[in-house]
Amino acid sequence: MKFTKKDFLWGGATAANQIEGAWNVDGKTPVSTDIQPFTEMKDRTKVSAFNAVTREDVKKALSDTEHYYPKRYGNDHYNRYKEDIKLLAEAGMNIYRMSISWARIFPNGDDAKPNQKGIDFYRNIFNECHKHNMKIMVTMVHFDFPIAIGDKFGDWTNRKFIDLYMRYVETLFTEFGQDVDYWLPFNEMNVGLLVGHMQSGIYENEYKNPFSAKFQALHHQFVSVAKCVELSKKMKIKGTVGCMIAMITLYPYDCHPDNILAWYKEKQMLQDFFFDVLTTGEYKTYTKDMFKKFGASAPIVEKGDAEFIKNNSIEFITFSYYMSNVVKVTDGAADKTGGNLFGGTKNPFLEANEWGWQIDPVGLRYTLNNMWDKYQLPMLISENGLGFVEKMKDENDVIQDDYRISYLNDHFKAIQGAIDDGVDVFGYTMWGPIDLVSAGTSEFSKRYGLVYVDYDDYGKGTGNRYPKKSYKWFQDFMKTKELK
Ligand code: BGP
Repeated sequence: MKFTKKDFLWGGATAANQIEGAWNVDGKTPVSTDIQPFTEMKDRTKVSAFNAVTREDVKKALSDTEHYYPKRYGNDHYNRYKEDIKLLAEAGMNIYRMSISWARIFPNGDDAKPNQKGIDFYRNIFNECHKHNMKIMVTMVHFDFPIAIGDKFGDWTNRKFIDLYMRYVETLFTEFGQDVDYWLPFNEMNVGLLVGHMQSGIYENEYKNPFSAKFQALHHQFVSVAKCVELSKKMKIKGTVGCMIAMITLYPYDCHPDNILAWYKEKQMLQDFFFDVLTTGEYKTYTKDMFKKFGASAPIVEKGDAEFIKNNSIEFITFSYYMSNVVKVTDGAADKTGGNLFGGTKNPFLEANEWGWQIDPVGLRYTLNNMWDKYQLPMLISENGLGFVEKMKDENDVIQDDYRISYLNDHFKAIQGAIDDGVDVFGYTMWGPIDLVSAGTSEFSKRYGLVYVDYDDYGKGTGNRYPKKSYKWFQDFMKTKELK
């Protein structure tokens, strides 16, 4: 079959904290992900770098000389960005999603002036993209909360963060407003429910109920998203502002009413809540139950917030989609499986990778339909891909990643299916087109790339880039748009 949609955007997605390296170079200060060490793992479904951290943990990690912290070094993109962008362009990609590190622009949060070296670095990247005729999507915060900002101003439960963040946003809009086509204020906002520190700077042990803190932080981020929309219009920048969640596509385990009810409630919490607030400004009735579930208090919403969010609603929707999960609350044995946020019950109809992420292309078509019916906003799938352990034998070896080719093929078919259903999907950026450090486990061995990078979990290797079989497959697909 052929992928028929014209002007569709095809690209790759990365995040500063997983690729750049240069964690303390040219003025950049440490961020929350720089303190996540690599841990040897036997069962990959059970490891998570997303643990709650304390102030003490941060201090220790910053002076630790024993462990290796992969996100400090990424895949050396800071020094290799020209080669990387050329590889993406030569694969046929016409959009690049990347993130800017707040700590590279305002290393101390309240610096009198932005850090010129940081601005220059991103300007160079944008120039490369323009040279190759690639559009640009920028995530302004992708899991990398600046430690120095936290030390001075606390965390996102403090409403003052909206102003701090907007100063950063205004700087980016001023510097890059004519370069960037799409802006995402935050990566996967719903991850904020799972981990407090990584994106919101929350030390969970310092709160009586960490969930109350996380909901409060999220509320301030919702207001910030609306402020980004407002500012983008005021400043007449070229790009539009959307937002993103990690799509946890859920199914009830069976037609037992208890499973249906539990599935529905979990879906409200993990998916609906975020785009419902961002598009209407409202905390719908179900949120009461959601706060209750965590014993959390509802966030303090200032007068006018709801109206403001509604009037400055996001212009497009993006989400990451890797897998689907199953909800089961009834008694009886069922295997568990892993997942990027919360794991779930195993779906007997699906296969999974080594991390227990269940492969489900049809779920993508279902999800696109569901999101379109609910919000009627144009959509881009901002992450998708298959993590796999791969090892090149020698310099001339080409990784034969047929499993990745078939994963991509099937997901592209699902997108075409949704388009045929009438859904407005305008683009797709695959996760980690050049191997990078895993967000969830901090390992390098979980490779998503069309291009292999010669680093191991401890950063040993040349860092050289080698196209895999899937690189050629993608190149051909971009020319023919043929799918199997
Ligand atoms: C998303 C994140 C990315 C990313 C991806 C894959 O949740 O936005 O940063 O890495 O998932 O996850 P992982 O790296 O854990 O395989």
